Parts: sequence; C-alpha cells; structure tokens
Amino acid sequence: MALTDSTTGNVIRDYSIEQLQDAANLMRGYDLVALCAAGSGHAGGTLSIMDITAALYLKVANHDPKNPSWPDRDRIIWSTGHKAPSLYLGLAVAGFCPVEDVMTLRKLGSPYQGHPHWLKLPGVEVSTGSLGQGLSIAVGIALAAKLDGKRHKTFCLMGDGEQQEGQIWEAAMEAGHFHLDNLIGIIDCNRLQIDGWVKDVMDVEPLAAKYASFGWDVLRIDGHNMTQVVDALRVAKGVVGKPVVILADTVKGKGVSFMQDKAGWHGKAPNYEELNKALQELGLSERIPVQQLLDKAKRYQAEVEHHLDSRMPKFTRDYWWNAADTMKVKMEPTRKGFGQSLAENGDDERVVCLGLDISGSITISDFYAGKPERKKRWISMGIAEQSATSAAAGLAKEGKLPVLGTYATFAAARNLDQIRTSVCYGNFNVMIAGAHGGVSVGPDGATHQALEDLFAMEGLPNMSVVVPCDVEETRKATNYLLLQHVGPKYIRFAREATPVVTNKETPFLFGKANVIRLRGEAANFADAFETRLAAGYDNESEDLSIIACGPMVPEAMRAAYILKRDYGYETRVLNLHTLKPIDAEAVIRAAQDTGIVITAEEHQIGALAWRVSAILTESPELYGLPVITGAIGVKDRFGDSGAPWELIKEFEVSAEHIAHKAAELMAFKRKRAEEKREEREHLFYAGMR
Ligand SMILES: Cc1ncc(C[n+]2csc(CCOP(=O)(O)OP(=O)(O)O)c2C)c(N)n1
Repeated sequence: MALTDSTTGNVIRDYSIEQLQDAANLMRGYDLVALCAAGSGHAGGTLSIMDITAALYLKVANHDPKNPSWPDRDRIIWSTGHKAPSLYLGLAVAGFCPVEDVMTLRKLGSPYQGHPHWLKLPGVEVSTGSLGQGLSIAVGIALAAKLDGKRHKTFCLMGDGEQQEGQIWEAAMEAGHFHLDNLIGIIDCNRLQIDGWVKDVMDVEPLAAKYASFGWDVLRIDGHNMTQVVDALRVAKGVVGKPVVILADTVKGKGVSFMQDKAGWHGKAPNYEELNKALQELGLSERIPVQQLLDKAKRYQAEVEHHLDSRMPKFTRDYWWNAADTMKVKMEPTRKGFGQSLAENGDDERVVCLGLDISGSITISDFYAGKPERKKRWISMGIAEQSATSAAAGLAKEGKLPVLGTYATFAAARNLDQIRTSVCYGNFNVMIAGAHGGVSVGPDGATHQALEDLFAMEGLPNMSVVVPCDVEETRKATNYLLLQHVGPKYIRFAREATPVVTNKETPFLFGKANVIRLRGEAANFADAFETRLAAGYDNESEDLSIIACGPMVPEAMRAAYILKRDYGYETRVLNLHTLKPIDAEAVIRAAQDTGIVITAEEHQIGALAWRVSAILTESPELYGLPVITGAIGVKDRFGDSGAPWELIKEFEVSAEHIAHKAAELMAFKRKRAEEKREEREHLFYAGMR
C-alpha cells in the first residue's frame, strides 16, 4: 500500500520509480526556495535525505493526507529534526498541506517551524530538534502498537552524527530486547556533521555491527538509488521478529555541486544567486515559480511585522536600537567574548576544551584556531552532552580546567543529572557554557531556545552562575571563571549580535552588581551612561530600579532612556551579571532607595525575578518597607521560530516592555504617595479640630 484513502482502503496514487526520482528532485528545489526565503536553515542534510523522504511519504508509508490521524497509518518519526523542511515537503507533495505554504518556513507563528512541532502541523508525528530522542519515542509508539495488536509500522529517521548520542543506544537495546519488528530505523549516512567528518568528530562505525549486536536486522543501501531505497523499505516492512535499520549511504548537499560534501553547508541557506544556480543544476529553473513563492513568503513576513508592530507599547517616538541619529550602538554577539577569552588564556596547559559538534558557532573553537600546539587539548566528544559532562568532571578531578559548551538547552538540561551528580555534588572545577540562550536564538525555534536553563543551574548547590551583558563582559567573565574561580560554573550567553555597552575599563567583579546611570544623551549610546560597582555607588534617590542580566541589561538601559525622555523619570539600572552568588546588598539598596524594582530577563520569568523576590521578602532591612515589583521575561510559554529581534518583541522582552511596566508602576507609586499625602493632611486637620 501507499498513499491511501482511509475510508475506502484504496490507493490514492502509486508512484513509479521514475516519478519518485522526479518528485525528490522537485522537493529539493522547493526545499532550497524555502530556505532562501527563510534566510536560514539546513541545506546539506535536507538534500541528502530527500530521496528517502520521497520514497517513504509518496510510496511506502501507509497514510492518508485527508486523515492525518488515521489510527492505522504508519508513523514516521523525524529524530533528525533539523531536516524539518524535507519532512514538510514530503507531507506537502503527499497532499497533507499546500507546497506554497512551506515557504513560510521558520517565520514567526508559522506551522513550518525551524524544527518540527506536531501540535502545529497535522502529519508531523512528534516534536523533535534535540537529537537522539526520536528512536526512543519510536520504541514507545511501536510498543503501543504491539499492546493494541495493531499492524502499522513505525519509521524513525536519524542522522549518522546523531548516533553519537547515548540515548540512541538505549533505544536500540530496547528495540532489540522487545523484538520490535514493527520498528524501522533509517540512518542518513552522509558522513558529515557540523564540525566536520563524522569519523573525525567521533567515529560511529561500524554501525552495521553495532545494530546487529543489539538484535537488529541491518540493510545497507545507496540512499540515492530510488530502486534500492524503495526495495529496502519494503523488505524492512516484511521482517518478522526483529527491528530493522536501513543504513543509507548518502551525500550531504546532494544534487548541488557547490553544496555536496561541504560541512559549511550544514546549517546554511542559499542566497538568491546561489538558489538560482542550484535550481539550474537541478534542472528546475523553469519548473518552480520562484518569484511567486518568494512573494508569498514576503507577504507572510509583512503580516508578521504588522502584527508585532500593533502590539508594541508606544511612546512619543521610535526608540528602537539605532532608529535615531543619536544614541547609536554597536552590536556584536556576546558569544564572541567567550572565544576571545579562550584564545587569550588557552596557553595555560591545564585548560582543556571539549567539543560537542557546534564549535564554530559557539566560538569554543577559537581556543585552538591558528594554534596547532593546543590541538591536543581540544577533545572532540561528538554529539554526546551527557557523557562529555561527566568526562569533564573526570578531567577536573585530575587537575585540568575543562570547558564544555553547546546550545544552552543541551548544555544545561539534557545533561542535568550529570551536572548535578558528577560535577556539582563532587564540586569539580568544570566550566559549562550555555550558548544561544534566550529567544533571540531566532529561527531554529523552541527546541533550541533555552528559556529554563537558569532555573536548574541556580538551583544546584556549589554551582556559580554568570550571565554577562555583552561581548566585552563575556570576555571578562570567561577570563575570571576559567582561571580564577574554582568550582562548578555556568556562563550563559546569546547568539545574536546585541548592543555593546561596556568597555575594557568598565568594572567587572564576580558576585558584585554594577549600577548603570543615564547621564544625558550622546552620539554613542554607551557614552550616555556611567557605570560603577554597586558597592561604591551613592544613592541618588532615583524613581525606580531595573535589575537585569545578560542582553536584557542594554534593554534596561534603553528603557531608562525612554523613561527619562518621555516621563522625566530617573532609573537605577542594576547589571546583575552574577546570578549566583547574588549581590543581595545591591538589590536591597535598590529597593530601599527607589521603592520600585523591576526585573528583566530573557528567560522564563523567575531565574532572576524569583531570586530577587527572595531577597526582597527575606531581608530584615526591608521589613515593613513597601516595595512595588514588576517582572519582565518570558511568560510560561515555549519559544517560536522567527527573526531574533521579532522574538524579542513577540515575547515582550524589549526595552519598550520594560518602560511600559515601569510607567505603570510609577503611576501606582505616585498615586499611593498622593493618597498618603492626603491621608496625612486629613489627619493633620482632624488633629487641629
Ligand atoms: C542534543 C543536540 N545536540 C546538538 C544539536 C545541534 N545539532 C544540530 S544538527 C547537528 C549535527 C547532526 O549531524 P548528523 O546527525 O550527521 O546530521 P546531518 O549531518 O545529516 O545534518 C548538531 C550537533 C542538537 N540539535 N541536539
């Protein structure tokens, strides 16, 4: 069977091998247009898996596009979540959704998220993006089918780099143990991952022998030979008594000469020229209405912008970054400061950096860039966050200064128990970098936006937590944490270019907050502010305080500017770069001196807000003192795909949102002061009578 009408059991359409080849080619073209329209995405892997996608969605899997939840359908699990566009095109060409709609890929609110989300798009079976989890989900689905006496199959698509995740092997063991002959794994063996060749990053071969030893049947095929792909899928469906894995040898970037076998095209989208060149090579220039599709994406984008604009708090003028001729700011990704520090300090023979296959992007590779003598202290661990964390504890035990980092979601959540037990309980000197923190990660979407990492890291005894505000502060914080601080430490930084608001002279003292005060307007935003250590700052009886960490510090500074210009309010901004240990004295003084405390964090509300609240509620200095509080941050929801600065607006973590909240609290403070004054007057006159 194949594409089926679930009401009659009739096959809707049966593709010939030639038609499948043609469909796969066309899907490659649409894939590249969607990536070009999105301006980001994963070209290499979506192209390598497209023949398998076409065979599975258009011929081998039993499913009904008109009835995506048909109970007897075959289930297809995309463990390799970053190849979402191939999945979307498989669904679209099969008739689950219009092909044109896929052009809204990676845009805010689109069902075509950067990584698949089953709650947004019928036909998507589960939400993925954190590698290595899909096979376990597939095991669960296959077990459920066995329990229910159902005959459908569960397919699970994986990458070869993904095989480095330990969870894969737990699932492989389970599938073998339970003789899950309704489970079929398919591995897109394109031999590349992000940091380079799989065999160099962390060799996974011999995959066939590994799966066989876990009790699987193994088929090895040319993943671009459509006859072999279809035959293997059909054979796999007929195997009895064992799960089956199909090892499909493929080429990353297949079909486009300048993308083929190039690691650099892993997480990259073609620009317009590259798109046209690629379509020409695929013989699709005349067949795909490129302009029409790009226009569709543009129209959707215009709607997104209109929606966001209508929801933003409004002030007397547009205060957005670099919107006016004054207060100009330079932007640089905070992550670069991390790499700069590793490059500067890496000669210390104790420093050892662990690679988790995302090295260039988080800048940890700067440790060895241009310094071959350090290469022996660069240890590539593959996509294996859990083992790497415990290995780091082992290195620290022997006197090394281990540093590991990846997306904060995978650096602080996936490996949480390893951090808790191996690192923190043992109190080892391990530095963990949670890169790409917050919604500003952008189009990759919810699975890649760490919005909960700080809860866990702050909650761990012995752990220190630093969230620097810009590239320079990230450099200083890394310098300190790497060589001076002893113990478990977590540094969190962002992916996107964010305003640079500190310089070499700006004080940075671990555990001590800075006070930042607006002193007027200046050509350069950063020059308009004065920064001092909070301990050395004299009270100026400001109207309110904003306590922020990370890239929310520049937002808080801009909010202070809006509040001064539009309302005449004076604001004390507190840069609380060290969340743990927290500078309680600075928080208490801000509350005492101003009576209003607003926290601002690019995280679920609480990592900063609740720690500050704990101080406000527990400190004897504040007993009986009224403190009006507000909290800016993400409000108990998962992230979304979208452009970084769009997400800052959508998730209400911009200066405008801080200023809006501040104005509301100031109105309350003034009203209450007025009521108090009237009450006092009333009492005074009552006393006179
Ligand atoms: C748990 C986890 N760690 C890291 C990543 C970041 N990441 C996305 S794709 C990728 C490489 C995947 O390699 P492979 O499975 O071979 O896929 P392909 O090269 O075919 O795209 C990595 C490390 C992730 N998505 N999930």
